[in-house]
Amino acid sequence: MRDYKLVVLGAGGVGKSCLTVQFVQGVYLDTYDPTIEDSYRKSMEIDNKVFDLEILDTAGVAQFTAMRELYIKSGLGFLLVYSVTDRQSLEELIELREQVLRIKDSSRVPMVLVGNKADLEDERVISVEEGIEMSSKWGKVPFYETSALLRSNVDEVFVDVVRQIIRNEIEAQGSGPTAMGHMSRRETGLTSSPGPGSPKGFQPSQDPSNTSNTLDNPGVVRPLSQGKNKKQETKRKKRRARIRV
Ligand SMILES: Nc1nc2c(ncn2[C@@H]2O[C@H](COP(=O)(O)OP(=O)(O)O)[C@@H](O)[C@H]2O)c(=O)[nH]1
Ligand SMILES: [Mg+2]
Repeated sequence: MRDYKLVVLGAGGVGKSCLTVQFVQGVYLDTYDPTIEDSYRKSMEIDNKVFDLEILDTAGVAQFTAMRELYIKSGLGFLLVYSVTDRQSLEELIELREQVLRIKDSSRVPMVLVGNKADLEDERVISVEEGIEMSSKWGKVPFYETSALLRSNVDEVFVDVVRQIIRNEIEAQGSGPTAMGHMSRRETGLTSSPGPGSPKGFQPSQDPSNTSNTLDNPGVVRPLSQGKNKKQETKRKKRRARIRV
């Protein structure tokens, strides 16, 4: 069994620790020391195989440090997190992603773009469309909106990155990037969407009640389905309608 090192990156206060702790321990910590940088372990079954995940919850991304270079080097997959309530946090991801690609020296690094705090509809300043736009600019990096608070799309973002890592490994073992072409998705055990470089149009979920859908369709934008009230649900419907056009 292999260790899969995942790194959670993003500006301070976007919810990296809340997402990580929610994923690993299934609890929502409202107050978490913003200076703590810690790693967590979790075993997880994906497609009937158990994976040992080591997740590094980073802190203080303002400066480039030798330490950061090290953990980016050792990381296999990356969660790039912004908050939908903080425009600056999305802008900071541009430089962070470039850093990751530079250090990994590859344009095919397993990663997901994560817009957290999607439950805060009234404080939202970044629309779903802007998230999609960023993801498209990045070569269709899978994009999710999450809520650590509601535990919405939390497992999905981590599973998506792991699936991308597995897919890269299979391709590396085969005869290059076309190796997957000889195998059906069933044979590879992979049912996730193509990663960066294999563009697939974003489709908002047609059936918000079908949450299992997400795992088989990373790259799919998943606005939150746990409507707290009717107003939010109406807003979401409008948003979905807009995306569909
Ligand atoms: N409403 C809401 N608040 C969140 C969410 N995730 C994090 N927060 C809040 O944002 C604060 C900062 O989160 P934290 O995980 O410490 O951010 P980090 O600096 O990126 O690790 C937390 O104390 C929470 O109050 C979320 O999904 N929804
Ligand atoms: Mg933190």
